[in-house]
Amino acid sequence: MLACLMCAALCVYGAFLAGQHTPLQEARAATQETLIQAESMSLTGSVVRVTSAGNEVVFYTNGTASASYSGSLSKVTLAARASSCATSPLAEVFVDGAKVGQTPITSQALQNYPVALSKASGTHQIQIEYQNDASSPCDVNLWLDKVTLTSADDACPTPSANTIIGAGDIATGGVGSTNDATAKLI
Ligand SMILES: [Ca+2]
Ligand SMILES: [Ca+2]
Repeated sequence: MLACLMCAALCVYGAFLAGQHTPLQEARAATQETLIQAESMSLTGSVVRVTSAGNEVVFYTNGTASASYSGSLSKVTLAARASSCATSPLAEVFVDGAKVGQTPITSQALQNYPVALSKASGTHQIQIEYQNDASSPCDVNLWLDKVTLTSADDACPTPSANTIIGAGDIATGGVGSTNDATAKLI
C-alpha cells in the first residue's frame, strides 16, 4: 500500500515536471537523431541502385535518393564512400526542394560527412543528389550507406500552463482500517 502511495506522489510530481524543460530533457532534445538507411530511400538515376549486399546505394550515374522526415533539423550527416578516382563525388543535400549544403566524399573508406542546416519542425522532404558523375579519366561513383538527421533544440514541446491548484489529500494508503500514510497537496 505504501508503494501505491509513493507512486501517486511521484505521479503528481511528474505532472508538475511535465510542464517544464528539465536538464535531462534538454540533453535528449539536443541529441535526438533519426537514421534513414539509404537502401530504404526512393531512388532516381539511370544506374542508381541498392548494392547486392543490400546495405548501401551506389550511384554509378547521376541520381537522387530521397525520403520524408517529420521534425526540426540542425544537421544532416551522410555515411558515404567514394570510388578510387582523383575527382571526389559531390553529395548535395536538398530539403523541401531547396539546396541546403553539399560535401565532397573524399575517402574510399566509409566515413561520416556532416552538413549543417536549420529547419523548423514540420514534414520535410530530404534529398541527396549526386550530379558530378564522370567516366574519364576514371570512373567517379558514390556509395551512400545511411543518412542521419539531427533535430534542432526546439524538439522539446512548448511548455503549457500546467499548474496544480488546490490543497488536500491526494492519496491515502493504509492497512485494514488504519491509515499509515497520506500524500497531501499544500
Ligand atoms: Ca560513374
Ligand atoms: Ca545502409
